[in-house]
Amino acid sequence: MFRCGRFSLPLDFPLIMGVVNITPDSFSDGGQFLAADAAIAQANRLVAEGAAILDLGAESTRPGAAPVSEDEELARLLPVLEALRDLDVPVSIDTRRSGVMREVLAAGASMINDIEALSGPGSLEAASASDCGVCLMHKKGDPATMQLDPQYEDVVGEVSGFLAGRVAAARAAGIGPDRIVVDPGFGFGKTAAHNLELLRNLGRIAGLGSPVLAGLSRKSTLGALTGRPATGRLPASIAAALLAAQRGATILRVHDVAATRDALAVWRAVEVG
Ligand code: HH2
Repeated sequence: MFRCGRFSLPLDFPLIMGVVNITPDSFSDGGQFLAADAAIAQANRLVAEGAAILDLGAESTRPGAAPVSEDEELARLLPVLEALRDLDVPVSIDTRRSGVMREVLAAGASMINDIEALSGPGSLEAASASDCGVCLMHKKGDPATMQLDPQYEDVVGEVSGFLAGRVAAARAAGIGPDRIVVDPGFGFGKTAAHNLELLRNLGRIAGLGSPVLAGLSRKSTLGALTGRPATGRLPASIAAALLAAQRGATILRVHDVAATRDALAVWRAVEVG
């Protein structure tokens, strides 16, 4: 079970986390859901399509993205969260600021998805002061520069070691193991070769003992493999989601929930019967 706020989610079969980017500049859907009513409609649509978790983000972290102020991040998030907080699925907030974490947790968010793995000032404390679930993600460098020339001697070893350390830090701060998921952070300071190496070896990350969240949806590695822009990467995203599920990912972070759900239904029929 994964515990986040008032929810306990079974992890015996991969769950779909539906992404809603309340931003003007996200890499695949920037501007589509910046208006609160558009974001709320999209979130409700993703739940109807089968999302078990919603992930709201108000700051793009695409390579080269400019940071937004804390006030702006909250101004984008709070009206949408307010409209979604009573749904039957947990609302996760994709943020790296402890001030935002505290506000959204007070406003009904059930999970914090932090691309900085709660390493920012006050973040561990903000998360441990509530009963929220947390996603601890690996990244190397900052979005502004992380894709310039990422280098690793052993990408799987480095990412696993980092995540093990952040799980230990979260545990030490009082966050129970059933509230923690980890994520190798596809595309965050990684070349296509690094991302593929991580996907190939996702089982090693799952071997750390925490549930694994995988976010490959529409990412540039899939563009490099197929030659397609972000809007044409649905088939590649489905393949990547299934490969991640096969290697032990239990939460799949995707933009295209209905298509991912269909693919998982076929996978389930074969694997589970
Ligand atoms: N990827 C993105 C953002 N947040 N969080 C986790 N845990 N894992 C990921 O792989 C991940 C993430 C990037 O995707 P998206 O939100 O669509 O784009 P942008 O950052 O441009 O808003």
